[in-house]
Amino acid sequence: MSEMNAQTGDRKTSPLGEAIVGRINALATISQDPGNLTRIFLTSEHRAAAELIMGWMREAGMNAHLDAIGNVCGRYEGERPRLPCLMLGSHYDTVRDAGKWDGPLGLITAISCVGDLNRRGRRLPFAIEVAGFADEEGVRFASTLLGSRAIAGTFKQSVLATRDSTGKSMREALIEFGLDPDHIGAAARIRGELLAYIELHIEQGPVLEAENLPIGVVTAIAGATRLAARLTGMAGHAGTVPMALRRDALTGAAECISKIEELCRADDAGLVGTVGYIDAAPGATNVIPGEAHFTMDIRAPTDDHRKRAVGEIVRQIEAIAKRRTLELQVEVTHENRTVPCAPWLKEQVAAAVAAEGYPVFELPSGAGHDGMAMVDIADVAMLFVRCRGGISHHPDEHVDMADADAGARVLLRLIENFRPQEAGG
Ligand code: HGY
Ligand code: MN
Ligand code: MN
Repeated sequence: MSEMNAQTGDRKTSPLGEAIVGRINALATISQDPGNLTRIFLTSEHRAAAELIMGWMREAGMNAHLDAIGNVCGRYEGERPRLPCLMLGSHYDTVRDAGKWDGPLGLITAISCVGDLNRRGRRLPFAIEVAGFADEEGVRFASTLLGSRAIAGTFKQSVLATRDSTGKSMREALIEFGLDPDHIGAAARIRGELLAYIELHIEQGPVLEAENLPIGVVTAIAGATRLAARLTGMAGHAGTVPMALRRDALTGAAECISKIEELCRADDAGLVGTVGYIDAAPGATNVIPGEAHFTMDIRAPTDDHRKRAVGEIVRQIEAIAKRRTLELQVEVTHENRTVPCAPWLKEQVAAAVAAEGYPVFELPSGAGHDGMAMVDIADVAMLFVRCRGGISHHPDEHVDMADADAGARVLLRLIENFRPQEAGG
C-alpha cells in the first residue's frame, strides 16, 4: 500500500493513520477526570471504552464480546470458520494522568487493519483475533497483566482478594462490574487456538527518534519486579517528641527511597528503580508518621541482574529500618521474567518492515507488555512505533500521524504475509 512520490521521495500516507488518530482521540475522551486521562480497570470508564471499542470491531467485520475479566475480544473469521487465529492486541486501561497512545495505539491499529481486509473482502487461511486487554498497567490492584493472564490461563485466584486504595477487593469490583469472579477461567484460551501473538505499541522511549526511524522490531520484553514495603514506627506529637527519640516511618521511607536511587544510579548496566507511590499514616501536619508504605519497580536487561539488584535493595532497606528501629515488611507484588520475541516471528516482522521501505532496526523493550503473559500460550513478537521525545506515562506522550500510518501499513503487510510456524520448526 505504500507509494513513493517519484519526484520528491515523499511517502504518501494511507488513510489508516488519520482514522487511527481519530479513534485515539475519541477513546481519550473516556476518562474519570475531565482534565486528564485516567481509565482504570472495572470502572464506568472501562465499560464505556469497551462499548466504543466493540463498536469499532463490529464495524471492521468482527464478532465482538466482553470476556470474563472485561477484555474486549474481536474475531474475524478466516477462509473457513473455526480456524486457529493470529492474535493481535494491546491494552486499553491507562496509568493516572496518562498519555493516550500507550495501549490503544496497538489495539486501534489492529482493528483498522482488520477493517481494511474486510473492506477488500479479503479472508486469510487463518482467523484474526484482536484482544483489548482490560488491565495491563496494574494501577488499581498492584498486580499487572490481569487481562492477558486471564486469556493465557495464568490468572491467579489469590489476586481476587487484593484491595484497591478504597479497600474494595477485586472480587467485589468484578461483581459490581457485572462479572463473575469465579468464572474468570472462562476467558482462558489454549495454545492450539493461537498461531502467534503480535503486538504493536508506542516505543515509550527515545531510541527510534534518535535513529530517525518510525518503526522498530522488538527483540525482547525486559522483566520487572514490583514490591510493596510497609515501615512501622511510632506516631507521636510533632511538638513534644525530641528528634532523637522519634521512630518516624516516613523519614525512614525517605532514606530507603534515596538508597534505592543511589544503588540504581551506581549501576552502569541498565538497572532502573522507581518508587512511584508513597503514603504515610496517620497523615496530619502535626503528627509524626507512625506508618509509611511505598512501592518499588525494579528492572534490568537480564533476569539475573534484576534478581541480584532486588536482593541488594531489600538488604539495604532492611538495614535502614533496623538502624531506625522501624519494623519493615516487604512483599513482592509482581514478578515477570524477560520474554524474548520468537525468532521465526521476528523475521516476519522484519520482512514486513523492509517491504514497506524502512530499514530494519532492532531494539529491546524496557517497558512491560501483555506479551509477557501471552507467551505462556503462544510465541510472541512486537513492533514499536516512534514516540516523540521518548515521553510516555505522561500526558505529552505523542505519535505523529505519519508514524501511526507507517505502523498500520507494516502491521497490515505482516498480517497478509503471515505464515504459521511449520510443525516442528
Ligand atoms: O509498566 C510498564 O512497563 C507498562 O507500561 N505497564
Ligand atoms: Mn504503560
Ligand atoms: Mn502499554
